[in-house]
Amino acid sequence: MVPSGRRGALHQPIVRKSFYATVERTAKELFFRCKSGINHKMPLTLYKLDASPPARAAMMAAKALNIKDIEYIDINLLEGHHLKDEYTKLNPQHTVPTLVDGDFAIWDSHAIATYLVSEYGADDSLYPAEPKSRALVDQRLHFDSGILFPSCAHGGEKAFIEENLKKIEKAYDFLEKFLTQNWIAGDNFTVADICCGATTSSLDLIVPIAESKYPNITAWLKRCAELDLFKETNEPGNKALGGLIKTKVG
Ligand SMILES: N[C@@H](CCC(=O)N[C@@H](CS)C(=O)NCC(=O)O)C(=O)O
Repeated sequence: MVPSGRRGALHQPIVRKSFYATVERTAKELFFRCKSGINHKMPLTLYKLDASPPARAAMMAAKALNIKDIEYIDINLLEGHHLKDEYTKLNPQHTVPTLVDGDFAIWDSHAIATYLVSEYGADDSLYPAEPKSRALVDQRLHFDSGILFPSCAHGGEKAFIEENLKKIEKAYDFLEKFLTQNWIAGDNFTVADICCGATTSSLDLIVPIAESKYPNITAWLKRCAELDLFKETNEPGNKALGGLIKTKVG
């Protein structure tokens, strides 16, 4: 179910301490390589924040593909690291996650996940090439981007207001109807489960998903949570997010 990366097994992940030095270095390297036309493969760099559901999705995609040649760099949104010039040069939208692969920078967790499968997947199981299967996965990814993830946007209020909580429930209502099979886009686990799973497990912290009302979502989230991928990569970040939410609402 989880394919191996093509080149990942060779190296161990590196976690760098110096955020500024590394972002600056990456931006300089990108600039130099673009100018000089050098375009050889470098280790991947993923800018992330564990509490961020989209960042966790990108991390899970890399892990599902067994990509080990990847450097993880924390971007502290609360301290405004994402607004520094060094970061906005890579990603003008200043969101996490952002992936840098050689002279190529890409952001948005869905774009990152599908890119990683296309570029590094041993097969296409996580993002099927067959047009109808792919269209269904894409639909779920767009649902995550357009409905599910934005439903938790709180506009900076101290507490989650009623109107926003209703948006989350509306998103659950759709999701419940999509989940007629084991996984969100059918019988197979795909990047759609990774992205929607990261988001939904986080929304569950804000509006708990009642099994009686949403049996399909509950069963699917349980299936996701049983995977090592989710246990090791999603759960710790989701706990961190839970702490942040308590601070926000409390
Ligand atoms: N659709 C984007 C959403 C990314 C996003 O909004 N990330 C938040 C953290 S959860 C962020 O970086 N916010 C900072 C900002 O927008 O400036 C994705 O899937 O990557």
